[in-house]
Amino acid sequence: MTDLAGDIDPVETGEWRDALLTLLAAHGTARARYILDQLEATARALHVGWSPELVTPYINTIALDQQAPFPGDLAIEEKLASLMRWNALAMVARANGAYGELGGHIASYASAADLFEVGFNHFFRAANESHGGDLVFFQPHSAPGVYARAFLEGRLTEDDLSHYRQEITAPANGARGLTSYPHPWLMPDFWQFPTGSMGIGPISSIYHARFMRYLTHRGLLNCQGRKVWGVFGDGEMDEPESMSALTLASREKLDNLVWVVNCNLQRLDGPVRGNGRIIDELEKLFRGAGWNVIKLLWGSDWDGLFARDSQGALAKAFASTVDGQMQTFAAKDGRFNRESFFGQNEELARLAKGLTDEQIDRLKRGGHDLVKIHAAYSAADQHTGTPTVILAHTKKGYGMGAAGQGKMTTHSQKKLDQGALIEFRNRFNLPLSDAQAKNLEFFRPAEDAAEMRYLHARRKGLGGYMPRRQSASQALPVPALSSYAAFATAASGKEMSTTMAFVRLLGNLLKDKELGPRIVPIVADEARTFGMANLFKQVGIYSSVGQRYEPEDIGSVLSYREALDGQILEEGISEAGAIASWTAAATSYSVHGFPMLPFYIYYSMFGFQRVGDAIWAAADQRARGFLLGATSGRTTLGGEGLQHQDGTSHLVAATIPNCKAYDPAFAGEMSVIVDRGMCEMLVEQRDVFYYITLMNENYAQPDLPSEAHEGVIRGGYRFASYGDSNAKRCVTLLGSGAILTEVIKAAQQLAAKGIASDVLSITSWSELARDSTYAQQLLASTRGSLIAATDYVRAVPESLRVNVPSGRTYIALGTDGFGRSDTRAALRAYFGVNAATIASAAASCE
Ligand SMILES: Cc1ncc(C[n+]2csc(CCOP(=O)(O)OP(=O)(O)O)c2C)c(N)n1
Repeated sequence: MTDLAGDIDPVETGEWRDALLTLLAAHGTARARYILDQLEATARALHVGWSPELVTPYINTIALDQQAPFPGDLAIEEKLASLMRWNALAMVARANGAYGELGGHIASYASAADLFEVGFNHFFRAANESHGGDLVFFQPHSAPGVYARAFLEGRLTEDDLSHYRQEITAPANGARGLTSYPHPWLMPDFWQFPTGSMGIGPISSIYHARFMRYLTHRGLLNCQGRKVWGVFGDGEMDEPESMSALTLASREKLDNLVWVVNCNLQRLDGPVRGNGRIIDELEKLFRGAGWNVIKLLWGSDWDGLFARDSQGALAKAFASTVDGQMQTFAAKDGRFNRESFFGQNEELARLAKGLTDEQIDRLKRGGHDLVKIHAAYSAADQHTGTPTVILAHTKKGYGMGAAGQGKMTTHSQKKLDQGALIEFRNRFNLPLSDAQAKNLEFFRPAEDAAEMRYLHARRKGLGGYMPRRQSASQALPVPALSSYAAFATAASGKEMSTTMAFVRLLGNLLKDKELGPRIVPIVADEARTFGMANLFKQVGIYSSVGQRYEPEDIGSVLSYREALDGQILEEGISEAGAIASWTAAATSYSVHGFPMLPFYIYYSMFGFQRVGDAIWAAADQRARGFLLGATSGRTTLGGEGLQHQDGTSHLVAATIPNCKAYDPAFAGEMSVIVDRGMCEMLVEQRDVFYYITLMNENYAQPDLPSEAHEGVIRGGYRFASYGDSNAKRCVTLLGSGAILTEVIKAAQQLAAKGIASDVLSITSWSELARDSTYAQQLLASTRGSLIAATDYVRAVPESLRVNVPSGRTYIALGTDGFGRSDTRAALRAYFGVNAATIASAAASCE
């Protein structure tokens, strides 16, 4: 009613307000907060139906008198920021002047430059002997700014800058090509975190921060005092992945995590929330999720205006200005803003009276004011108990004047005309002649210039230059295969599924004194599905608070045990989270110089299909670890039906150059693959990761002779021959995974009909496709027509066709189409990958 009617008793309202002011003056903020809490509790108890708004006024969270003093040389830092801006702009504009197709961005870094610079000059700590270093996630399309800084630092040359986005032609010209976005795969000594696919950087930063806690809590590596910083876009917050782990970050009290969301209010096509306010929306969201929110909205020039604004006219005006309008203000000059913004009412007009149009034009948003940015970072740095997000208000294309500032099209602006270049030069007082500006010449001050000495000194104080990625790491010994997998390599026909075998193998590896502690088992609420419950007790589930309850099953040997030093990462139903967690562990060798070995086991359908882009990013980040696609195959997982039955993961896995994908049929094969993977990753230090599919079908597991090991690794080997070797007709049957059992049955059926066969166990279609020499050698020794069958779509075995000896028939059977729920037998008959179909395909061949 009050809302509708307004203030029905202003005198009474004033009394309440005065009471609060008196309380504040007499007892301070802590006491005021206490009283407000009490009032709220009382109101709640009486069902008044009120709770405080999650949104605060559109002003800086940090009041002027709470601001940390700026410890740097402002003039020099501004000069440096201007140089970074110029060189970044020149890099993109030059590349596009020469080859219009190369693309690149100017406007995003123009808005983020000051946010980056304050980090570089005061906060981002590099790794060295005495400090593990901070992790910094850079907004991807602001990469030119990071290169511009590395150029001033002497880490990149002018030639390198001239080869931005020309990675292939650069070496021929004696330069290093600079990648479009942060790509560790292509610049392995530079970029640490691939952020180019938006949304993956934010979630990844959360799980990296949590993984640092895990390392600390398990007593493996002390990561205290290290932070994870991430600069992301406000448009990027639209990505579901960006937001999906916010509550994990606060639940885990990740005060080692600071996000800076660059709220330039624009994305690629236009405003992020033209008809609303993205900063309000994000404030609500983050506050609701339990984060510390710092709004960094207005620069120091506004302090005086706010101080004179006793009526709160500014806050009121902002409250009724939507972002689309704010963008228009950004795009227009001081005169327009005097009329349109300050001209809205008398109070505002009075505030602007003492300002010239030029001064109004130069009023900075908070994210462009080094002093305010520093104050926000400093508060975030010191904050404890929750993660912090800084919502930094900036202008897209800041300083690009009429050519781009706040323009709808600014995101895609790659060139500036000569007039705009001169304007930019003047705007940022760049020491460039007209000709130098028009020619887009890069500028680096002399090494002994004050700003250069300052730049180097600041980085020295923070431990060195960054970003910098380390490739080398200590090697870890891998135990002998026989010590943990004899049960699988010499299974003597014992029945088990490959999933069961894997879990047993993992349990054994976890017991290894040296390697065991480095293993990180990861699950997404499916451990029981895979028969891993025994590990709960054996190694415990990681919990940053230990176990605060008595588990219902405490008496059981499989009891649900959570512990501070628990080893399993139980990520709940979040494949996006689990894969981010896996990536953090799989890159620990580089990020922390401390190798860990993650095994993430999941429903195979919810891997490459669900979080394929995150796996691609992990590959770019040179992840080393194992992905286990369990309950795999379209017909082996019977009753679960269409959405669970995976027939494609091997197709996608094959497209990732550093992913080695295997579909072993037998426990012995699986163990040899795990062994080889561990040796490659931990001993030989190769940047590969393994994808292994596992099945839940029980069948007899044969011994694996040692002479077959090499074939298992290379993608296939001759498993056995059936029938009379002198038979007139012979064929070759190939199969992988559980379908190999159907192939073997088919061979037996054919033998009964007088057709002999060689059976090849194909452990990896994709490894064979990559190594045609071996594939041809393997097939050359076989006879007759070849029939291949898998539990995956036909395109998987089709990849072998190019290596089939000429003149031989090759038939590929697979499981194309949508899955169904039914029994294995019914499904295999339906898709045509059962023994009968294989045998009849073979029999029908000439
Ligand atoms: C997953 C994904 N989708 C789309 C893009 C293409 N893209 C690159 S930048 C961009 C706009 C980014 O806007 P914002 O996050 O607000 O950052 P700004 O450039 O405004 O600072 C888009 C859509 C991408 N890189 N990744």
